[in-house]
Amino acid sequence: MSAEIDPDVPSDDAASRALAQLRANDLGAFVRPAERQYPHQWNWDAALIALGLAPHDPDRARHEVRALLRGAWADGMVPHILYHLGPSDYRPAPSFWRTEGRHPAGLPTSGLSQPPILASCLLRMHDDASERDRPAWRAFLDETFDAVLAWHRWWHRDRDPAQRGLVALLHPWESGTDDAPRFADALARVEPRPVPDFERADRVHVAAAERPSDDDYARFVHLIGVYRELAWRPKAIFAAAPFRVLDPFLNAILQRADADLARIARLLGRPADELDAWQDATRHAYARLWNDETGTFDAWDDRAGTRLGSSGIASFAALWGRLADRRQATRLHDALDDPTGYAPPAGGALLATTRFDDPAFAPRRYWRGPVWIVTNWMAADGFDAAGYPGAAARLRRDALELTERHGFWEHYDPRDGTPGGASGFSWSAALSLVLRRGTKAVTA
Ligand code: 9WN
Repeated sequence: MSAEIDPDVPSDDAASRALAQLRANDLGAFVRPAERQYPHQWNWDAALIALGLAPHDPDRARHEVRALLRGAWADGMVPHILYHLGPSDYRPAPSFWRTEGRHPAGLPTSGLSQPPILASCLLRMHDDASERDRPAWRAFLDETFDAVLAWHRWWHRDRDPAQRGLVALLHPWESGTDDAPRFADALARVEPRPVPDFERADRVHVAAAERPSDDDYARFVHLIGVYRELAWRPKAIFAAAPFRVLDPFLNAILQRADADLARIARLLGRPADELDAWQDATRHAYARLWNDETGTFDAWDDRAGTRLGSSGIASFAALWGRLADRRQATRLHDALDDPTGYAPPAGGALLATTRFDDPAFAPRRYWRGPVWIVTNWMAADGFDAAGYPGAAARLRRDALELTERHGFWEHYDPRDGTPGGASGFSWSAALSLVLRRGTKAVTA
């Protein structure tokens, strides 16, 4: 269906196409992230899908969030994949994780988590609701509050046990940006053992050149092998993790989510002190990720005790998290206009995941170069807040043009906008609805 999209159709038609895509991906129990490639529920996809659906079908949006929170573990962790409908052709299969005894009865899940963007989406769903819908959203904030808070506590307790102010990723999948170049050096230090009961199946519906390399995948799978042997016990896996990274992307999303959950707490008349304290600690620690030489917020390899390069899109997340000061925001803004940085050639689009002059830049390979609608949306929000409405408008315009011209793909080549990855990709559809709402509000 995506090939039928005409860039000249009025935007209301484009919105109908986005809703039709989300309906086509709706399996009842949840909305799958893509028509073929991802047949289960994914964590941050679910939050973004709900945000897109909220004004059109609030009940369906709330159903999506309830389905996600049903997967929460007893310790508060909300997993990254929920296998509501049992096994499929996706790998890892549910049994591969060996999370029995940890996942809720009858709902197999992965053992990892993903960017906690849910609280930020929930607050927006409430704030953007019509007068008529708002009471139901307020009640829903109340219904979900404890589970979301428990999940944030899990991050701050089990992924920052020494209380340093930054939580650690134990697997690149937890960042949502799996094969991003900033993880390359930390992954290179992981020595993968072959895992006998695993076979890749992610290159059936998507070209191999647009998926992570075999080298990366061997490590992704090896890490799961290490953690499942430790029965996913938080202290044990944190201590043994061959990959442990303090990531500016994940921590900025958590910071914003803590701030948004604090706003929800106040709205509901609940205490917010714990949420405020987390934000203070993160703000302090996050400042140390800044690299003044490169003008980036860099990831930190917590195993080797070294700074990781190739920050790419992760730096812009600092704007979403309100973690960049005026000068840092200006440096990030300058990179948008720099042709060796992110300025696209004529006919291309903002915002590549990696700088054009980064040796790791690969314009069609997954999180190594392509434009993703979610990161344009986050960066646009951040540039607006930092006082750069022009940059924000360009990011939104490019994202909308890509989805209108090519349909809802997983990602797009920053040099000419050609689509790649999974087709019929839900969050590209959902966020096109969100971006169009934002655009309308600004131009109204
Ligand atoms: C592994 C579903 C997910 C997204 C991630 C994206 C990709 C999975 C995969 O797809 O990851 O979790 O199989 O590649 O990187 O951000 O949530 O859309």
